[in-house]
Amino acid sequence: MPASLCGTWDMISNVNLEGYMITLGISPFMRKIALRLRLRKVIEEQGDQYIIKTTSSFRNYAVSFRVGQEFKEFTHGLDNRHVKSLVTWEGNKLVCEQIGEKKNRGWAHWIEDDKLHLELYCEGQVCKQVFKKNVNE
Ligand code: ECB
Repeated sequence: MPASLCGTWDMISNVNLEGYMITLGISPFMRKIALRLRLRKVIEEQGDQYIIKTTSSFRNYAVSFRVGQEFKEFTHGLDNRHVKSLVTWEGNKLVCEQIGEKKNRGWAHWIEDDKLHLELYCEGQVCKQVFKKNVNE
């Protein structure tokens, strides 16, 4: 049983968000804003459903899903694309495949050294983010 992803997590490192955003076609102006954000993840489990909220002072994004059940996702406020997403456990990693216009797109979350790790990938670019648990929230 993998360690729980649930909780409130604050970003402590962010590598190659720029490359990831370029592959998604995000404008230079929006990339500049996005790169300055201190992102937070709030992950909840309600029954067999996961809710992952990404929050910031600028914009929020939320997705909810059941593991193993394909769903339609609209990346509202990100690159605004429609994808078909499927989240599965691969060992200790919660892995999402996002099928759509962009090839090899998805993300993976896992816990390592009490930190929440995230890889966001798209067309050969990988953004790596690490989050520290916020015990006050
Ligand atoms: C949610 C605040 C980000 C707002 C940035 C605004 C414009 C930039 C447009 C696209 C940037 C792409 C990604 C930004 C980084 C993180 C957003 C959520 C990434 C994601 O898919 O998280 C997954 C895994 O935790 C759950 O949705």
